[in-house]
Amino acid sequence: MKIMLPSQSPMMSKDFVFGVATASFQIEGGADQRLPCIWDTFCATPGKIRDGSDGKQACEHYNLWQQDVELIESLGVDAYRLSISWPRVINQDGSLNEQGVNFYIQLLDALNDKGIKPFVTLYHWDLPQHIEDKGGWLNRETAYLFQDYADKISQALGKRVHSYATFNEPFCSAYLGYEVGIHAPGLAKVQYGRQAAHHILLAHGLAMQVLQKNSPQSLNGIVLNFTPCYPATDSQADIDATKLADEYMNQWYIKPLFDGAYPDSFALLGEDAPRIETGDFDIIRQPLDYLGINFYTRAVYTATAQGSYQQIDMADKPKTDIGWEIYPQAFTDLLTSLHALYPLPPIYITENGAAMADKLDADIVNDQDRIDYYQAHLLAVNAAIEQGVTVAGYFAWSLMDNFEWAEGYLKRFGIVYVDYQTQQRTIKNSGLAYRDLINSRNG
Ligand code: GCO
Repeated sequence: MKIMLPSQSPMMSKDFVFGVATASFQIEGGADQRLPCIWDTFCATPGKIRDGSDGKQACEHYNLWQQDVELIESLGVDAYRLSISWPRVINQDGSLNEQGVNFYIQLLDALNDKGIKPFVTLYHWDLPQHIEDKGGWLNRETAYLFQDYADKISQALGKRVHSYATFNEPFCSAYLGYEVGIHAPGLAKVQYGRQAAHHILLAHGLAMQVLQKNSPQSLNGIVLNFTPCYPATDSQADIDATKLADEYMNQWYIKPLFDGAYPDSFALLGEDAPRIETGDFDIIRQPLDYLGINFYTRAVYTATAQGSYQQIDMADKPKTDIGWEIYPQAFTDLLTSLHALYPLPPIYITENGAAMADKLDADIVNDQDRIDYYQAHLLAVNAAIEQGVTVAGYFAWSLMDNFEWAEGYLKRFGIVYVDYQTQQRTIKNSGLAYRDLINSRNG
């Protein structure tokens, strides 16, 4: 029933930041009050979303935000991680949309009034469709449009933001969106994926420059996701293949930030290599106030006859409702290995959580499986801290059930249950356990 950490753990000090996280497209709805984005278009394309749903209503947070702030407060968290919808705050001509900006100003003011620190992500995948129509992340110009958006919105929000993230998970936008096509905008070509990644990293560097100028008092950084890679056997072929996979899926997005270069396997890309201009890595490699890390699961690889890698299904292993293996040791391994590889700033775990097959029964969701997941993963973070990694905060994904991208509303990640018919929110037992953990911290 409970989530517990050793009482001497730094995570049990009040300085450690506990929060909950969401993203604009996944919860807001209010789609008629903003410009269309690539996820609106993707949802309208038959066969792309498993339940044929879209983000037009979602959790109706655009209208229900006041009660949602009260819900967040009732969980006792120190911080709330949200994202700003670019198509809500910037008009097609590049000017600020006052109505959209006011929505976020009211929300941020309400959070600050309650002492809840706002962690604001500028890009959680909802690219304005009119920008995609001009090539989206394949067009270098988009990086400069993003810088302009970051500049305008950070000036408009003033001192209301505790922390900015430029991007959430460049891997997902670039690889899932432009390389394999299972996310918006649904393009599928290796060169596209690598080019989109490069332009997103460039946009990150450009935006960091304006954030440090406009909002020097906030913690400014980026959020990356990692799926640590393990070899299926200890054969040299599997070990080599796994290293390639790790470079391609994980290191690709972090190495440029700290080392100003892509991994060595860049040389294997040939004609699929992205176009890079002189000076790009100097822009990308900006000092970071923090690094956000999202972790859910690991991946196990075997070598193929062609010298490449193939992920294998861990059929006999415990999994969440979305089919991801539950393997908390990978969380500790990830944090300690990144710490060994790069000169990391303080780390915030910006997402961690589990989709489970929840049942609402007499106003109770008894999600012991999710409680077990959080318990094991918080201990895994604590183990990394004990091994010398600086972790300053942890955010549960997610505050509430929401639109889970290509899975539509079929997968529930919330620590709060949402009835999409009535928009009734019910705190799950995991939410109560998370609240109790936070409240049990030392003075
Ligand atoms: C992510 C995503 C979330 C997903 C979650 C579960 O940043 O990966 O931000 O939007 O809902 O990861 O897949």
